[in-house]
Amino acid sequence: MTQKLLVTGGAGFIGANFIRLALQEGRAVVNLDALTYAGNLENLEDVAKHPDYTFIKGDIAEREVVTQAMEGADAVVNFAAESHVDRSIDNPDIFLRTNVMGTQVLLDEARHRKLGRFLQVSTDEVYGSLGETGKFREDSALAPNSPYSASKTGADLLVRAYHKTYGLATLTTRCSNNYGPLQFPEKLIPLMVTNAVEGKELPVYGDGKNVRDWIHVEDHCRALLLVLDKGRDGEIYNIGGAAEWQNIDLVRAIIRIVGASEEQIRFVKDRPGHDRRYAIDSSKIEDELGFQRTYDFETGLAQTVAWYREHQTWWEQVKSGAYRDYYAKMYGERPDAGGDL
Ligand code: NAD
Ligand code: TDX
Repeated sequence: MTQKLLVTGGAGFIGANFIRLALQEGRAVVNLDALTYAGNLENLEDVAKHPDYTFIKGDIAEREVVTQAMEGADAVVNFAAESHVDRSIDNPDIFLRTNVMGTQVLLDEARHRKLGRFLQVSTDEVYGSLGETGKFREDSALAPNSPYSASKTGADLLVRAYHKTYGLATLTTRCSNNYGPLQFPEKLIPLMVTNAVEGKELPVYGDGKNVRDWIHVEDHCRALLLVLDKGRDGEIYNIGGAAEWQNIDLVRAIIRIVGASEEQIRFVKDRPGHDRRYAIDSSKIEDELGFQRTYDFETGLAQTVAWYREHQTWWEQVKSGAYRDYYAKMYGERPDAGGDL
């Protein structure tokens, strides 16, 4: 029988890539998304009429719509979140509401239904920051440093508690920095690519020597499906890209691919509480579940730059906020209704 997934936050970057892959694999998907500034239904235009796909506009922190959306689901994959660290520094409240309270509502509904699988899509940021050496393992201490990562950690701990206390069949994945098509241009790679193309300044925080580990979004999504199918109840799985880059080297690589100028680089004030280095030990998911990445970073980065070049209208609209008009046109008449586009 077709597996029916409730995917939350599916109109965002990773969720939209995941839904496309899940449908390709023959799974049915209900996408529950509040369509915040980061949610864009154009990301799913090509699957909007797929017979196994349904969209419901709604907030994961609101019980009624969650109850409706979870009807008949075999599993939940929870992507819905406020996801940008800088925004969390500016305004933590909404991060607590969506990332913590929203996850609790989903968990509670899943527990009442005795749902088969609940996959929480988490982040390496829950482990805090590394020095020059070492890697995060699943048993590394939790030490979040931003309101965003603290809220994701809070959600992870609730997931743990619902497994231990109520026996809910939970899974938690903690992934490193994603890149690829459809990423909102507030994040480092799409911001630098689009600014480089537009001839704008490239704002690098601090000394530019902070290190991130990059994974292609498709590899992350494949890992999530693997965990959903084969992961052990109550377990945590780290997912890394094995591609550690200092921000400044990455910005220079983007400049080279785009053909922009290093004079566009501007070192700006550092992010408060800026984590110095992330690195992931992925041996558990590789050894236990047989996970293998398909992208090497240089190839993936070049393809991603090409994607942004080919989709300039998409990101220009996103950057200008004009895509909101699209939503108003599509959903203005029936803001809370689901169904086909
Ligand atoms: P995104 O910001 O692109 O998308 C988030 C989506 O969630 C949007 O479609 C938004 O409309 C929706 N949303 C927000 N609040 C909601 C609410 N209250 N109810 C329903 N929907 C809501 O984020 P992303 O980069 O795709 O990240 C998805 C998930 O993966 C997040 O949980 C994030 O913490 C996690 N993650 C992201 C990365 C990364 O590098 N981007 C790495 C590891 C983990
Ligand atoms: O303008 C910038 N200049 C800059 O130097 C921006 C936006 C970022 N940076 C730096 C900060 C980080 O060291 O680049 C690095 C990456 O920044 P982000 O793209 O904001 O990602 P990060 O803070 O690492 O968090 C991301 O990865 C983990 C996602 O946004 C999270 O959702 C995910 O959990």
